[in-house]
Amino acid sequence: MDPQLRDEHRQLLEKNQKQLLTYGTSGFREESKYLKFVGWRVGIFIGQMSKNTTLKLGVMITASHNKIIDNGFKIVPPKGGMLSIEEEQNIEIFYKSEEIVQSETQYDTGIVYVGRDTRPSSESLCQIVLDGIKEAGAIGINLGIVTTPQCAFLVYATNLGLVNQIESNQQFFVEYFCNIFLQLIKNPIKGTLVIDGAEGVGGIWIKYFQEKLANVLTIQRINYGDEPHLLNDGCGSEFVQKEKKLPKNFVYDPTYRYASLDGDADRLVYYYFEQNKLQIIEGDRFAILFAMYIKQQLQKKPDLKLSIGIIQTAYANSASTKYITENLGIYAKYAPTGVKYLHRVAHEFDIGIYFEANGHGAVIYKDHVLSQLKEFELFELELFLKLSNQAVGDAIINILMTEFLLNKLEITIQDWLLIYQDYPALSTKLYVKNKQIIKTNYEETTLIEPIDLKQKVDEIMSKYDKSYRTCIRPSGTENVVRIHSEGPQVEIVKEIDFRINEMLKSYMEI
Ligand code: 16G
Ligand code: MG
Repeated sequence: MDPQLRDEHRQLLEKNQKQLLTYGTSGFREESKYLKFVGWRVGIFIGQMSKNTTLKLGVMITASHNKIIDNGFKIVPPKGGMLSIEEEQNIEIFYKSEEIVQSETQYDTGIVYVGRDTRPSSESLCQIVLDGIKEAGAIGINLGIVTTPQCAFLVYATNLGLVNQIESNQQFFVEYFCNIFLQLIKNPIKGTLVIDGAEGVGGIWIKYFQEKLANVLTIQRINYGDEPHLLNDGCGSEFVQKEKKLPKNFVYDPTYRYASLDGDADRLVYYYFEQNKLQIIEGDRFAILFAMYIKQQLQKKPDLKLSIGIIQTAYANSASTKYITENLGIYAKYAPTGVKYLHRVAHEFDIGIYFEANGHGAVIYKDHVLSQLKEFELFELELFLKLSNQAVGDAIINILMTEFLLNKLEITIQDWLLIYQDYPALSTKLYVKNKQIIKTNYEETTLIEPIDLKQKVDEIMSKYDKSYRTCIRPSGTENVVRIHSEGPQVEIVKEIDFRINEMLKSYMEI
């Protein structure tokens, strides 16, 4: 093995106090200077994996909304989506071993597509992953700078035979979705949509959609990637949603709608600015908008029985869950934080709609659904579902779906916010050294360990009625414990948050 790679690996081990990286909620992610060895191992692993299937696989190099100095690897299976739990464990075991394992493979070679975001470290990491793939005797194809959902979609589309020769045809992504959108839109959509591209890859690709859709949708781009060193800096969905601030280069017009993507374009929030107040549309409301339409369409054909489910996390505002179950009559289920968990649960339904409050989300459906919709002559719904990126949640495609629906249902962005009223909620974080001692139930709604900590939380919450809740969970991406509290009165929510934080400060290692 290259001694430099081995050295960097040792530094990584030291940095993480001998604990190895885990294939976490969004793949391997670290400061980019420690990632060369990991990239090489990922390349070998996926190269070998590709030699056991006739289908293509993918790797995306990105650290999404994280700092520009970070980077990461997400593996794309043949149908998009996520690795199975077993595959995740296998890659962790494989990455830990320093030697090349030439396991038995079924075929002489395989094909892996490698995409990357605009980070300065992405190009060299891409080369390292390609080297690893070659080392395993497979063929790596460099897709260049693409969004995470675009990379996943290109893998998915080639495997389904929707497109050949993807290597010279990244534009297929734009053409495929624009064609469906143009079939759905009968008249030009009113108003202007301003899209903040987080100075990342999404901002770059939005340009092609802007051009192709110019006759039906007016898009104005800001933070579109001409200052790549400012990636996610004062812009993008993480900044807008977490800081509750307007992105840089914001252009005010009361008639405009605004959307922000994250650094790899798989997260989306909408917002508007009125009476000096920023009003943000988070993930829950996308799920509700999409579900309202799907339900309305299916109600036209009572004989067509398709199960619909909405998957949320413990961070979803309870008012949204109440609206889903009581007003829409749709089944709502919780999954742990992280797209991979929501995606898996969404597959339990014929049509599964999943969204995290932070704007990751998608509508996914089972193979038989489209032909059934055709049979029942629900052609518009069929097109709408075809418009959803089945490979993985996609901010750009979710914008198209949203624009179609706001226009079709004649809902303004202001009306969208009025569909139901959120309960006051507060999310805070506390930096700790021992977040791993905290264990929650599967849905992450209740703390279960340590027992004495649970008792302290229960004691605090016993002072309030049942309409108040608080969830405490260890972050998967930072050394923090996240606290999310919610209930009918904002002052009481603040009080709960304060008391939980104070209690945790004395209980945890700070
Ligand atoms: C990652 C996840 C995101 C999740 C977040 C939680 C993906 C692609 N990304 O960014 O879904 O909301 O982690 O972070 O799955 P936390 O564990 O620090 O709260
Ligand atoms: Mg992302």
